[in-house]
Amino acid sequence: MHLKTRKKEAIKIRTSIYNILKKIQNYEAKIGIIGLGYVGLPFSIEIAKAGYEVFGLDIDQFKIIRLLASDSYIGDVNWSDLDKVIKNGKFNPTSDFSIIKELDAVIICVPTPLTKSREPDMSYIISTVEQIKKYMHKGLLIILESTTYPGTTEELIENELAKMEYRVGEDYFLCFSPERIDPGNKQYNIKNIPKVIGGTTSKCTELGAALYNNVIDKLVTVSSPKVAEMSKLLENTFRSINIAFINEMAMLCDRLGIDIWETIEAASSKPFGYMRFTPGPGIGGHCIPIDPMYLSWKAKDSNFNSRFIELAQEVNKNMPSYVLNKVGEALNNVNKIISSSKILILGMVYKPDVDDLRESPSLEIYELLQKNGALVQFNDPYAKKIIDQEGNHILSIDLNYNDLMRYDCILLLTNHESYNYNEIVKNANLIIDTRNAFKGINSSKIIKIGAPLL
Ligand code: SAJ
Repeated sequence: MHLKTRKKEAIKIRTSIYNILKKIQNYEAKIGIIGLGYVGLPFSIEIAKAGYEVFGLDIDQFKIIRLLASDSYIGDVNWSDLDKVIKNGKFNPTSDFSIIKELDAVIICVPTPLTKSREPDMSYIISTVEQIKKYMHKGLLIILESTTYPGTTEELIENELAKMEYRVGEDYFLCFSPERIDPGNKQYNIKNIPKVIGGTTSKCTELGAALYNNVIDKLVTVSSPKVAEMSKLLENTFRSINIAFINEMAMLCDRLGIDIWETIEAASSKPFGYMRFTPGPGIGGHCIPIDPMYLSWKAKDSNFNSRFIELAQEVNKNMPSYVLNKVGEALNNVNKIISSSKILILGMVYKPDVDDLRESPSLEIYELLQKNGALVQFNDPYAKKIIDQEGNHILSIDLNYNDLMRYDCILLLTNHESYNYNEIVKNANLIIDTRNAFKGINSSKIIKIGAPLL
């Protein structure tokens, strides 16, 4: 290209970037969020509340219909917030992806689950990029939020758009910014959780940061999408490994006849150099059981064997079996056996006070008890029903504390705030506690995981 032409081209690009920056800074930019789930919907509301015109894109028409009626299907998104931005026209749910033609930015918040062979399932990102390609235009800012392995932003977005001769950092702008939502967390929310963002070029980072600075209280800019992608996996793999470690320590303490819960209390008194994790029946949710597998897959793909990650997954996956053994031991202790016992599970969702069954270890424990012949029922105020492995719809029973004595044992898997733990102890014959939920209540009825039978 001639020098003169190159100069003209450079001026054009600089002007375009300047114009986009101004539109973002003046809240005139039109923002699209693709994927209106537990990340995309709360984020859409937050961006609309900040003052932008937001188009919420989802392939699920049912979601769009519910949103247009101000009906939130995400626990952390309250009706009034949603209704306000729907009524004032700031939030526009639609399944018409052609709107991308008119957008200044698109933020991708689609699922990144695992395939049946426990490998990264990139199909949602790939199909979303195909939609973006259809309506791609110069000046578009694209930000990927879906948790994924390092290199995804470049491989599945930058390389795809390069085939259409779009130059990143000049014709369009590309960033990765991981979501850090902690469902049910009353203290931390989308706005006040610091957010990491990394652009493919410095201009990409500048434009992505300009948008997010108008929505999020604290931004942490990094040098590339890969660093941002890796930081998310580091956070969640760190969590998975530490949970696995404390689960293993619980099983060791059980064997040694030491109470892990008292031990954790003691260790937690150290004001530095120690971080508190607690044992449980296993790990659930959409992140911790899954994200580390993205990292171990990428490691293997780079001929690196990440033993920590695999071992942590193994230990955490084994917790339901450990809980089953503990139930068997506790029943034997009162001359009963699982196969002729009536057991009530309290808590089917994966963590307290959150209506989410995904990957919940309670589901596996329910199946294990059934397979061992027990008559099992469950109560969970956050899960009206479950679908078991045979496809049967099993309903949560109403919790009547006076009825608890009808069960040979009560198995506490999720320590919801709404449970009356004193009433449970008063009426139950035997309790297996996997969360130290009955802390402070002394009773020989209570058998904790990670502690010897009394
Ligand atoms: N768990 C334990 N022991 C612990 C902590 C957790 O057994 O000490 C279990 C929980 O019961 C649950 C699982 O691990 O089954 C995951 O717990 P979580 O608190 O990480 O729950 P998530 O996956 O809903 O939230 C996480 C975020 N949580 C926190 O940082 C506290 C964080 O890991 C991610 O930002 C977020 O998911 C995400 O979306 O990636």
